Amino acid sequence: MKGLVTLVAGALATTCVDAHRVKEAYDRTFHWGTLKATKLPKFLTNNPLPGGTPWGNIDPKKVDPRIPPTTGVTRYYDFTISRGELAPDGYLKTSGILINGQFPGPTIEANWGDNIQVRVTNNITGPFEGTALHWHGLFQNGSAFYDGVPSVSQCPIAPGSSFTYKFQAGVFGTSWYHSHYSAQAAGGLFGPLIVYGPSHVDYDEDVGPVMLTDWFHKDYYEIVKNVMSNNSTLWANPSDNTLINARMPFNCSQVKDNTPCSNASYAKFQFKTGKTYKLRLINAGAAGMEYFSIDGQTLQVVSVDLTDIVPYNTTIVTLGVGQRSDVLFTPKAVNGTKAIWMRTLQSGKFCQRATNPTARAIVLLDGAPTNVIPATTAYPAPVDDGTCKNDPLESSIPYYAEKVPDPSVTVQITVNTIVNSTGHQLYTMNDSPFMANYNNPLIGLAYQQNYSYPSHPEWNVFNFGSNSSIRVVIWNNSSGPHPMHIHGHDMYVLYDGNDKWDGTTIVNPSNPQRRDTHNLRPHGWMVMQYNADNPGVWPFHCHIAWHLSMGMYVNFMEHPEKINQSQIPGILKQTCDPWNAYTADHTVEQIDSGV
Ligand SMILES: *[C@@H]1O[C@H](CO)[C@@H](O)[C@H](O)[C@H]1NC(C)=O
Ligand SMILES: *[C@@H]1O[C@H](CO)[C@@H](O)[C@H](O)[C@H]1NC(C)=O
Ligand SMILES: *[C@@H]1O[C@H](CO)[C@@H](O)[C@H](O)[C@H]1NC(C)=O
Ligand SMILES: *[C@@H]1O[C@H](CO)[C@@H](O)[C@H](O)[C@H]1NC(C)=O
Ligand SMILES: *[C@@H]1O[C@H](CO)[C@@H](O)[C@H](O)[C@H]1NC(C)=O
Ligand SMILES: *[C@@H]1O[C@H](CO)[C@@H](O)[C@H](O)[C@H]1NC(C)=O
Ligand SMILES: *[C@@H]1O[C@H](CO)[C@@H](O)[C@H](O)[C@H]1NC(C)=O
Ligand SMILES: *[C@@H]1O[C@H](CO)[C@@H](O)[C@H](O)[C@H]1NC(C)=O
Ligand SMILES: *[C@@H]1O[C@H](CO)[C@@H](O)[C@H](O)[C@H]1NC(C)=O
Ligand SMILES: *[C@@H]1O[C@H](CO)[C@@H](O)[C@H](O)[C@H]1NC(C)=O
Ligand SMILES: *[C@@H]1O[C@H](CO)[C@@H](O)[C@H](O)[C@H]1NC(C)=O
Ligand SMILES: *[C@@H]1O[C@H](CO)[C@@H](O)[C@H](O)[C@H]1NC(C)=O
Ligand SMILES: [Cu+2]
Repeated sequence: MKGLVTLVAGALATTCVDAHRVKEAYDRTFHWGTLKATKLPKFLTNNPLPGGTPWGNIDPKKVDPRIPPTTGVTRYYDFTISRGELAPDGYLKTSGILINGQFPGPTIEANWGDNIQVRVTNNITGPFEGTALHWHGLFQNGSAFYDGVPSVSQCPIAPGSSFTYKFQAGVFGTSWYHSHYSAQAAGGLFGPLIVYGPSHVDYDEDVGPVMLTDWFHKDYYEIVKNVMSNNSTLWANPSDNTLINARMPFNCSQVKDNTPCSNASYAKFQFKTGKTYKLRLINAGAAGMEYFSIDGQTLQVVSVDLTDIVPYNTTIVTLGVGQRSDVLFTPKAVNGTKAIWMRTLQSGKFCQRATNPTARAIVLLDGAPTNVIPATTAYPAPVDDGTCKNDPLESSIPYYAEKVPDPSVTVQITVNTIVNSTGHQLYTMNDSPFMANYNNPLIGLAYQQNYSYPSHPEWNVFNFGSNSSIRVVIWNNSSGPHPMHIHGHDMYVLYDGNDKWDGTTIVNPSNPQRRDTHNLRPHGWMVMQYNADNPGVWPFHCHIAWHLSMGMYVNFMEHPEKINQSQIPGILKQTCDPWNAYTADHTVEQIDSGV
């Protein structure tokens, strides 16, 4: 039972049965961050073009990363989603959700331009739940109906049924997939998604995903019930732990009941000094912002979300929920020691609620013994100034430069929290909390040329018609930070501040930062813009699971006149027929916004 030593339980004596349950649950944790982890390739070898790559000798400075090559290759995955026990940190969580028996789910890999097909079977039982998977950051260019958002691009996948998502890896870099059905992702339903593409930097080895997450011991459904209740003492739901690649020993002395708990292992990484490694950082958490660092080391940031940037050096990388960054680092010994802490800290008290906000993982250099516990010191944490801000917009210069066009329309969206007349707390965007109708996906209504729903203000649809470039000014009148994520696009982030936007000032107008998720400060302002070059109905929402549950979500209807693909009815039928049949004789307990 390597890595799982003392089995401690609060009140009762522990049994071999408990020990066995914890070990079995613990062993479902994926292999990234263990000494067994393999390195990732530079690309998957197939159809090499001149230059030996699937995309030829292109110069990533000159080629639009949104226009993929056609490789003609399809990568097939088969996912079965089931309930199961998890214990990534040694604490037995009886209500996890797994893919193919593991947590986090399998790593999806493809080359830029490949097609990806994922057959998803919903085996969630005891109780049944619908599900749907979203491929975060991928643009679904021409395939909006595979975006994975129930009530928008599909019906939920009904209990016992399957649905096959088919989409192109149209952009490249580091991303992840996750459930978009209620807050299921917080129950464990997510995994890494990596698309290999032309690299604008040199490195020796790709270490693969480094997932940074808050971790909750309670069932996600219990937390959503608390958040959505009209008892304000239940609204704060601090996370129990923080994980790096789903590992970080939980201090079992904190267990107050008889839940089985044992001391789990740290994630471990073995490196050689003098070599340069690529780490693919992903904040796949539910609520907490993360500050990532490795003691005494310099990190070179080379991408933000799926946008490669001109590399810059830093010691701490800030990632809101849903954000990613690839970083390169060339390890060096610190104070003569070759065992070093890697850390992620859930940032200041305004940006997270965490009982144990720090995760650590062990970095071993040049064959340092694997049982050594590092004694290195962390960089000082950024000052907790309450802004929950991302790293400065100025520091991320896209490697493929693009000038922001003049917008053809500008709208302002105000974010508020409200408490309604029955005492329930909700988030509004322009005064309306979102509420999904699982049985009536908006893309199907758009196909029927039905674009306005006056009797359904809760669907929060902004119809941008045939506008070519859309600017959105967002004012956060709430005291929470909100990592705002757009589907179907990346967005130019033009302004991010505590002060009201002056209506003109843009950061780096000749080449502004582009990414798919950006953190809106508490009581702050953010301005973003995107090109309407992908007809569809695209969610724009806060990525904090509980805020999303409380309705912090809008849909942007784009070029509805072009949402006329004849396959829409047939593809919708694949999820809606089984879902409508299921809901005809089962009550769906939709206790939140549904997404
Ligand atoms: C979608 O594809 C079209 C045609 O290649 C391209 O012009 C557009 O920029 C793409 N949009 C996105 C969001 O990838
Ligand atoms: C379906 O879920 C049940 C209960 O969690 C589990 O025992 C079974 O192995 C799962 N089936 C598959 C094919 O994963
Ligand atoms: C609200 O929740 C708290 C904590 O569980 C509980 O003690 C209290 O009785 C609840 N109040 C109401 C009105 O239900
Ligand atoms: C674990 O928690 C207990 C009780 O809070 C505390 O006394 C102890 O110092 C903690 N141990 C570690 C290693 O943090
Ligand atoms: C748990 O294990 C870690 C090493 O993996 C060790 O540093 C820590 O002291 C252990 N804690 C307890 C309570 O045994
Ligand atoms: C960034 O860090 C790398 C590795 O430590 C170093 O080689 C490079 O000179 C640094 N660049 C700048 C601009 O400081
Ligand atoms: C290296 O040692 C110095 C002096 O003891 C200490 O201040 C510093 O924090 C150490 N660096 C790391 C990364 O542990
Ligand atoms: C709380 O909500 C329930 C319905 O969910 C309602 O019956 C009850 O009256 C509400 N309590 C208050 C104090 O508004
Ligand atoms: C308040 O919001 C909750 C959660 O959406 C909802 O269940 C309840 O019906 C709302 N109350 C009123 C009076 O609309
Ligand atoms: C559009 O869809 C809504 C929601 O299903 C429906 O209430 C409305 O009647 C539809 N309008 C037309 C013109 O079909
Ligand atoms: C652009 O969007 C605005 C706001 O939704 C809308 O009023 C206008 O009609 C749209 N323009 C075109 C050309 O579709
Ligand atoms: C902002 O919030 C305050 C308090 O919640 C409210 O009184 C005010 O009307 C809101 N302003 C806007 C523009 O939403
Ligand atoms: Cu939020």
